[in-house]
Amino acid sequence: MSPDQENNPAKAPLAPPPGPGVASPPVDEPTSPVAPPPPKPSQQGPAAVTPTGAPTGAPPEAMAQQGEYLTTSQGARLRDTDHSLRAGPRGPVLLQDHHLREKITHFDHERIPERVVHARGTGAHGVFVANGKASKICRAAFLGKGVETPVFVRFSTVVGFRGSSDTVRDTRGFATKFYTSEGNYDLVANNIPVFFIQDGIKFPDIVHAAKPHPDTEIPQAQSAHDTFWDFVSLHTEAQAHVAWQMSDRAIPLSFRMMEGFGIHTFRMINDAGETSLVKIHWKPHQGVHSQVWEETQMTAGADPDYHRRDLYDALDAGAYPSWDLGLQVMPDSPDETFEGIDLLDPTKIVPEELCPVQVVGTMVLTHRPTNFFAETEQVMFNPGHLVPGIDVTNDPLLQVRLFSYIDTQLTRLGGPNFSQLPINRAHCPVNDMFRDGFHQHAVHGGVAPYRPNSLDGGNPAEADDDSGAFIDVPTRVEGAKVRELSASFDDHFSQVTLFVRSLSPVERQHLARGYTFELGKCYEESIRTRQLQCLANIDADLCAEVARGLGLPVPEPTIPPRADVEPSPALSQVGERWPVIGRKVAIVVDATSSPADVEGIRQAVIDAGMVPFVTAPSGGRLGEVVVDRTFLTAASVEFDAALLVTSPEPAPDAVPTFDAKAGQSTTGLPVDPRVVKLVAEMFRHCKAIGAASDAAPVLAAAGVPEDAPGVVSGEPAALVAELVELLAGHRVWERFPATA
Ligand code: HDE
Repeated sequence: MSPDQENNPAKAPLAPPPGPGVASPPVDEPTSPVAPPPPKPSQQGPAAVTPTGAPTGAPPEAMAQQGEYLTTSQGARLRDTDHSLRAGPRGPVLLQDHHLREKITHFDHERIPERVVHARGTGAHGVFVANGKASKICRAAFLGKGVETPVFVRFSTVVGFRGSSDTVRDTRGFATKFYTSEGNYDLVANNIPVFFIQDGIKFPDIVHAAKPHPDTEIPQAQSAHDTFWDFVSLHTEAQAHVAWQMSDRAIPLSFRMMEGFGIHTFRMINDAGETSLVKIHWKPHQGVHSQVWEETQMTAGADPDYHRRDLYDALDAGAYPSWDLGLQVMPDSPDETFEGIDLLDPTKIVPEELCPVQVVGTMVLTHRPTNFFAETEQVMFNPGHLVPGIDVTNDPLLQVRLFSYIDTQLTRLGGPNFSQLPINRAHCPVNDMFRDGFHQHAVHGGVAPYRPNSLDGGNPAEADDDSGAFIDVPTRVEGAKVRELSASFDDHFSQVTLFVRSLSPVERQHLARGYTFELGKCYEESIRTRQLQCLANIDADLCAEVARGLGLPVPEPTIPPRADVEPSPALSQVGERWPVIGRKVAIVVDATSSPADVEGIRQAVIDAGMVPFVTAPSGGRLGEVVVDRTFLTAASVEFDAALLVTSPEPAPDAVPTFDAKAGQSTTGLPVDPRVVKLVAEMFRHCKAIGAASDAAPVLAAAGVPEDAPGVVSGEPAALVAELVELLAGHRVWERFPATA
């Protein structure tokens, strides 16, 4: 009997079964079981209640796994889950093995359909704190001064399957569930402020066009293919979104560094019943940053989970990402326009210069989900999850979304009771009189789930203004029943011109390359030519550059050029200075490096709010410093900047045993080619490089001039300060144009 069994009689071996055959020796548990961790408070919904408000007695944590012993789903303790019940050790498996059948049946059904769009997502919990400035125009309780509201955010790509890569060129979803005291409010936003289509009836068309080809299921998570460009070049209202998608916005560096846009105009109502038309924004405190195109492709290979990992690394490092929630507030005029812009057209923005974004609160993400499936996969968002004070408008895209999001869950989450899943449960009392259906978790009391009733004491009561009822604004509706949009939706190009002209030269260069790359992947020349025709209507220079790259003639515009379009500087990502919190710095060391210097630099990087990654020829420790990456596992695309703490001569306190066999480099060469590659790539991608000691041989081997912009050298402490300066501008833009 093993010591474990002695201490735990429940694990004592059984007597051998009667009959022929030898019982297998009992297998010890690899680890001693302990009680499972309880769900976090943020995971627990309110206790289920009866229609009259009485608790059912089931605590929220009853949903989680409990107890020390392995059991069946019915709670019977099991003595062996490693062997099926067989007619002798060499015989067939018995149909009566109820544990085997239950285990395999559950496994067979573990996968649920992935989302038809936004399948690949990453979630995080956090909190939103309002500053109260919205209360003038919106009576929602969660926007009241100082009110703290728990949130769950799911970031996503749109087109790729659930297992696709994070860093593809695509729009990103940015959906936030606010668990407010007045019910859940979902802000189901994107990182691009305009959409492909103006009327939701066309959503299946754009999605079919963007998804892989039906015959080959190629390409995965890409818009660089014929069906996508066929649709968007024929369907010119898509051109606004396409321009954003070909820009750096569609290749974000991190979820933490994306803006979010509610796209549609919403109607907000204050305590006095006054209404405003509002566009909703998320503004990241980390800045708005993108990868360069070559980085996205390298990352997709080196780390397909790059964005997911980046978010979780930052949360684990305590570099909590945060965003301001901002509103553009416009008068609720009868024609629902502002400065000539139709506020119901989801392919149009309101430039921030015309209507500034006013900050009404801040969201901080603080921790990752405990369980991916239970939370990130089972969460469901719906633009119709509104709270009193926020109402919809007649935007024809939004109106269709109001139908689609509940409908899709019936298949994806297998029935109508998805609101009872822990991640979806409201954190305020719910008394909806909904009953039964697949996967009903609540044990409802009472006999009268209808209104009016006398048998359940007339409960539940209907609310009014004083008791916080939802407000449907009585907007006027009139007109003939038609299948058409108003004429103001017909301008498909002027705002695309505005976007292109608002970009800095380097961003325009990236934009032209984005178009040229994607159209270069189209087989049909007629599609490329048709898209060039659209570009001719947007911007002559952009069209000429893309045409040159494709080797096709430059078409004449079919509409008069718009000389009057004013750029909106707020649309450019370049030029601003940003805090460097959470930026990632590779500290490259080898056997020559001084452990004291390395520790000093590491600490200085942390003190500046950045995340250090000590990168060394092999794993283990350099003195007391733990190695985070080896030259084998590190990839340049992981880092925003590099600090080289290597030199031709060993430092006086260099650790002779650290990688001593190979000297400075595990390859046996004086300068490790993997470091050379890392430095060369970071230089090409216009990242800051600091040399804390005489790293001249590495820089020379990487082809990096020591006096190039963004390449700095000196004492460790001063170097970190210089890196902070360089990273505040994100990249060393002077080094562009580059091949990346
Ligand atoms: Fe969505 N969208 N959408 N969408 N959308 C979905 O809902 C749909 C649109 C957005 O992390 C689906 O539960 C239609 C605009 C995000 O779970 C689906 C139309 C915007 C997410 C759906 C739109 C979005 C979705 C897929 C046009 C930006 C991910 C699974 C009428 C404002 C939410 C699901 C998450 C998800 C339909 C247009 C953002 C099928 C019909 C515009 C962030 O219901």
